[in-house]
Amino acid sequence: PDAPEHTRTGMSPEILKAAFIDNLTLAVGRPLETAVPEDWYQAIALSVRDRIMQRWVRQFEKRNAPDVRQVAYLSAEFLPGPHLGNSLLNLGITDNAREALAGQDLDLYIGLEEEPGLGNGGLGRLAACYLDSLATLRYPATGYGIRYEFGIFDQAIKDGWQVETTDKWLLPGNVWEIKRPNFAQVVKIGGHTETFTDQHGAFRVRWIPDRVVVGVPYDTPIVGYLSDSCVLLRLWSAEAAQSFDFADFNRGDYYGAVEEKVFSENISKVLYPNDEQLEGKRLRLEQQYFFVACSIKDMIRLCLRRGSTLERFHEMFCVQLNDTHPAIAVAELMRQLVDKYAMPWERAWDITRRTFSYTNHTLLPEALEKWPLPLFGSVLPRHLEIVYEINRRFLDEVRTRFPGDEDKIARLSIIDESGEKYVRMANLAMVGSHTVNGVAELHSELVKTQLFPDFHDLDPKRFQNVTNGVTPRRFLGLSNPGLTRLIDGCIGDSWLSDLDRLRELEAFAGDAGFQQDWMRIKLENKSRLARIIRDRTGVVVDPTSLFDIQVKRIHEYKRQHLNVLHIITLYQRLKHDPRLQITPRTFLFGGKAAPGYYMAKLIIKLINAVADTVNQDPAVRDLIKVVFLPDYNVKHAQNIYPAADLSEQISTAGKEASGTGNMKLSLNGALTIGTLDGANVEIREEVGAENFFLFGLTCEQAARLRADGYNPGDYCHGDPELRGVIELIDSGLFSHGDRELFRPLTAHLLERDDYLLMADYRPYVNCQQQVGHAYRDCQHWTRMSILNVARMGKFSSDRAVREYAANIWKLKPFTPDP
Ligand code: 26Y
Repeated sequence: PDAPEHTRTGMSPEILKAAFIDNLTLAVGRPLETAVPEDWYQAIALSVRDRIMQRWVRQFEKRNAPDVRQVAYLSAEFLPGPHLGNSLLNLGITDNAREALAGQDLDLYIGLEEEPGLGNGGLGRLAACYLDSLATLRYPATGYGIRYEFGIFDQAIKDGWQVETTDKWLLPGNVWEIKRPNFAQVVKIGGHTETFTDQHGAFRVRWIPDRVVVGVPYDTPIVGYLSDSCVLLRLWSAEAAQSFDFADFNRGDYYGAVEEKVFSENISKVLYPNDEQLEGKRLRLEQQYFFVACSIKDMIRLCLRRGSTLERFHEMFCVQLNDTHPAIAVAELMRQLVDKYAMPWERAWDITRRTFSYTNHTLLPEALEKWPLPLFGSVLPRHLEIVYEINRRFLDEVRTRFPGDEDKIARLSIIDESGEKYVRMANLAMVGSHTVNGVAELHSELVKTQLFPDFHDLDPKRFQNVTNGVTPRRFLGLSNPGLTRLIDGCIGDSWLSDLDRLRELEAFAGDAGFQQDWMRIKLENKSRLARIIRDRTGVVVDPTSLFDIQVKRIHEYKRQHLNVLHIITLYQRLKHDPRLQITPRTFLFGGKAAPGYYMAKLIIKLINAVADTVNQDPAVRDLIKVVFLPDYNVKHAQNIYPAADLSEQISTAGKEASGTGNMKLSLNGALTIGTLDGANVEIREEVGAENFFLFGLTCEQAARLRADGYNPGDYCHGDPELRGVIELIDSGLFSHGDRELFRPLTAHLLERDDYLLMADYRPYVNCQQQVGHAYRDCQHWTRMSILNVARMGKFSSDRAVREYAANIWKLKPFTPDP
């Protein structure tokens, strides 16, 4: 009765085998006998893509039905990680593919994929997790972003320092994307505006640009987990406008015309590698506007194609702004509606306000985007006028509610006029959105009280929280197959799309046999990571030691150097007492520093310097090993999380908006040592205080300490062990006698210490001692590890996406096919 399976869509091992060979010969163009692993990767990836495409095309009608509202997730960054392994998992055909390859190593092929590093860290990875959940939960969604030719740089370590090289993810080609030149958009940049009277006698404005570029979309369909649903990742690439006829202007100037091409393509050339540190670069503003303009025009096109009028734009699309990077979308939608489609301002504003919502990801003042007014005006002259008009109307409203409070008005204004004038993108996003949300409970409170208190006074209902989540598919199902099988065997496999069911593991937390299996798998994962560490760094580490892991971008507020102070403390103790017994530990660091962030680069150098000294000092008796694993990215993260015993989440309270690595590590059975910051607070609530190593100042205590006049030197002088650690660094022991190398770092700690390391040092070191002690009780530790995993249900990105859909987007999922 069943129709025979088609080679391009069937899922059985036999059909997959036929598909791989078909693609190897007919698409890759390689005879079986001479095919190299890269060819096999291509063939398998193409076969998987076919199966995703089938789902995509099948869903097409549903997506474009007149009553379907969809979310557009606007993000300057997406960090999806390698696609092949995840897509096989989501399609449910990993085992079949393995069988189809009879004897060949599927994991080898999966490991060959270059990942699209189109983001810096947490914010871009969050966007990718949300696409996975949107697809899995069958929500109609599109992720809009930039197809950077060069993503985040590759990191190498030379002589202990970070060295950046360009990322070349597109070099081997990218089978997952499809170029759609027929949906290209033209984007204007620069120039000036003019007013005119239209044929109805209405006063209108037009924008005469001095440059146009073309945005060409590249589509990557993202398939949901065991679902017939896909979402689209649509990334825009900048090309020169062929038709902006240079022949008219530069007749005969062929070279000049080609130069113009180079200039245009610059816009999507490279991802800015800064996170949380603003650089007011013209090209970055152009990037932001470029992808936003393309995306808004694409939505308008889709809206009109579906036979709707733009009056109903907000019923067809809701737009989530992933931080302020796409906030110019507020002004762009207004421009389109008012200038191009001649809609009255009030009507256009109403639609705009109903369309947008904004997620804030940071409280750090240096990360809040603001553009110098002259720069903004020269790139986007018409948008500046529109921003002024939005602001004028908004501030008039404020004045009626708070007459005479000019200070308040100055704080609320989209234009910062306190000195040199700026456009404040967060204020634009706030004014143009119906909802704003933070990314963890604590963070969302701070958004109300610290960041936008005046907006909160104005309209408290607009503020929400959606605590971040991570996809359990990639970060447990794919990356930790051992633990996945153990859990499956215990509670069935439905937990992967219903993470709350992990709670059923609680019943096994005290079961000796289950604990044994749990420990065995952790040890296997650690042995695997130990091999990777040896191969990539030459350092030999003991898989039975406590794996103490801090992986994330390098930043002073994340306090990798506090971790280092602890390592040096242990080192110092071992030197003083040659027979001291401590729990053997492997300290593992991974993370990139922004290329221009001097202090972060010095922290990397310090980690490597301490590693060099400690790893080869016989006095340490191999009790501690320190490793900096270069080029931390999604692919490496997937090997690291499953091997972690201890997760370092030690930011200064009030600084880390949420963190998501904290969730991934705990989901893989690591215990957390952490401050009450970001989502740590909620992780601790969920797993129970007794299964979490808490230390340090709360954010209220930190604020009070600063207000009362913080003197870091006092902590240092009052604590001989801490003083010894700082002196050891300054002695040149870790720098071949160079006493100046780390001085900027130690001097900062003693004199300013913006992130309160000195105050948190003693509580941290003491807490670490408890960790070391607890690790010796294997059974108890394992029990805590099991309970951590069992109680991670809340931190699934499925839960987070459902909250966005229900509370912010008002979105309904598709009904499944019969
Ligand atoms: C303005 C520009 C310099 C900039 C570029 C990238 C500013 C910020 C960023 C990236 C920020 C980021 O990744 N933030 C992280 O977002 C995660 C997801 O919400 C949070 O978990 C994490 O705490 C936060 O630091």
